[in-house]
Amino acid sequence: MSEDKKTETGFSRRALLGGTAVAAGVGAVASAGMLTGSTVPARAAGASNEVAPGDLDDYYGFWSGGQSGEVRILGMPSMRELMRIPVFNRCSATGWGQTNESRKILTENMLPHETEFWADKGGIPLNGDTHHPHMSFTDGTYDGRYIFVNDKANTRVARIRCDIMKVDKVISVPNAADIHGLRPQKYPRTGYVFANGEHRVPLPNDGTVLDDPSKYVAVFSAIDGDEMKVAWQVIVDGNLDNVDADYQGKYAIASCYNSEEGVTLAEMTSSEQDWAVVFDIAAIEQGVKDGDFKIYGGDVPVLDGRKGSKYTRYIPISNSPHGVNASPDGNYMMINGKLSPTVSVIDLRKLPDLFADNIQPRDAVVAEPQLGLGPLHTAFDGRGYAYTTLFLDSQVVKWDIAKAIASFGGDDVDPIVQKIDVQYQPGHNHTSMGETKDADGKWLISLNKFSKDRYINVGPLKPESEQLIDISGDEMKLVHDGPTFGEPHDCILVDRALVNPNQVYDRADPTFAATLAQAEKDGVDLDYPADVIRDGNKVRVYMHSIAPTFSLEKFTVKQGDEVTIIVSNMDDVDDLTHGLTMANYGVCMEVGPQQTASVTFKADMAGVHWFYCQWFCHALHMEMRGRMIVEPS
Ligand code: CUK
Ligand code: CUA
Repeated sequence: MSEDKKTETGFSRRALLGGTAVAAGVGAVASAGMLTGSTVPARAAGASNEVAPGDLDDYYGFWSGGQSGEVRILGMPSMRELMRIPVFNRCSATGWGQTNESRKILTENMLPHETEFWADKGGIPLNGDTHHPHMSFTDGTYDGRYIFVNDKANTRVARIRCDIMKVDKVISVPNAADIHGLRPQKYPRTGYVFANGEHRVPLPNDGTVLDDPSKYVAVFSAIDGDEMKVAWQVIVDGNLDNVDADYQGKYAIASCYNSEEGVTLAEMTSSEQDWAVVFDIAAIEQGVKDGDFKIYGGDVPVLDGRKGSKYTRYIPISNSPHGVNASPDGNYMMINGKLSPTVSVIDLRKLPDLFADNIQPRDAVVAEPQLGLGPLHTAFDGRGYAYTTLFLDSQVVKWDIAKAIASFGGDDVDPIVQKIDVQYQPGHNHTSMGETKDADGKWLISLNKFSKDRYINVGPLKPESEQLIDISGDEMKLVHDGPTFGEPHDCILVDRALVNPNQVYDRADPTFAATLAQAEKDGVDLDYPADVIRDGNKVRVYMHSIAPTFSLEKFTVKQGDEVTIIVSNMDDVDDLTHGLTMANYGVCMEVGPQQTASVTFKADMAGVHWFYCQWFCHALHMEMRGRMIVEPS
């Protein structure tokens, strides 16, 4: 990279765009010691990440599943994959996307035009592109209620209930296109979930405006995280990439990499300056109260936050910034340069003056350390250090925030503390509790886009490569490589004390309340049914399961009937999940302890069809089955 020409804003854009070769760096430390001791309390500095058999992890890692559309739970620091939570995808194991309960969640907040579009295509898009899983906050730290995650592919946001680790709400975001950046409000609580519509589109996008990009807009959304409903939206100049909220509940800041408002790569990268846009939450809420909006997408108030608006300020930032990260002391927002080798540090305490026009936008920037090539995201340890991924350099750089500010002020100090090679080309990184005021400075995970030679070859498609770095001491130490599938982009590491899922379902769980309401109408026993209810050509088959039996050994329907099988698992024991597979009908679902689940299909094939429990539950699990007898019509 020595031939890179410097410009006033750093390295030349062309050199950076061309420099995508994977740097073959050498891992710093393969393994720091071979401690196999107990995991509680958390490991000492320099310890390995090994969690001995039978021991438990210290942190819940919530991982985006990328293009798989899932969210995954990893135990940290072991990096053992503990669970997959289907979100925007069809899950063969659990029946997510097929059961009536999941389909209700996936469809109930679709937009009218989507419902119409999907009507003859299975009803729901069953792919997703998850990037940013984030937990709900109360008073600046995780509160263990929910995980929110975006779907860039189909412009959706989902909410996962942390008591059952299942999705309970999915909403389509109207007006915006392709939700990318997503962050919950940190203070006083979540509150809002801020969601960036990345791509610029006409508003409304109904065919009136077509190939006239000058008329497109990007839409910033504030979703009410309790109601899972869009509270308001703001249209902005440029596009919207990543976003973060402050620790005061006053501002959200988003990055823009396409201030040119171009539609081709050359157009999108032509300018040396882009910006971060600051949203003044109180001003926007006042604007909504004052009626300073237009309604689009049904009932969403949309405010105009383009340049000159009292709702926003645009802070110039060099060269296509990407990640946006608030420091845990609540004072700074880091805007990661991407095509500029810098991170721009915005002092959040200057924003009131910025909105009062007492200072110029660039006066809010109090440091701009030159860190290396391709800074994408920054994490924190709560001790005043920041850790920034360098995509092009394939490194993580640890730097001193106070020194960066001093050096910007003219002091001759070097903010860079250490650089460590990662394998290879990192995007996001994340520290334990690092996006909360309780950042504990123990672990850093680097989410690398390329794994190349780090694992045995699995064919042309390689896993992503997450690397665990011990940051508890003065020096960063690489301790573990962990492959992941799909491109996760982002994750969070949550102290396990903050997450307390249930062992079994509550019989009053809202996710299957509608199913039980129908059962009540049908007059069957809500807990211990064994009934077949015929309603025209609709047949509802109510069973319960207690290992190793279903309450019906057989049931009979007519060819062409619409059959709904409703299974209530009355085992009240942790880890005693049953399931129901209807062989050769493509039907399979999970039924957790004390859960009710149902599935509907057309009994087109006459004959005898076995249904069976597909979750190993008992020594007589193989015998846990029965027959559906379909009489020819
Ligand atoms: S993004 Cu992928 S590396 Cu979607 Cu948060 Cu930065
Ligand atoms: Cu019930 Cu296997």
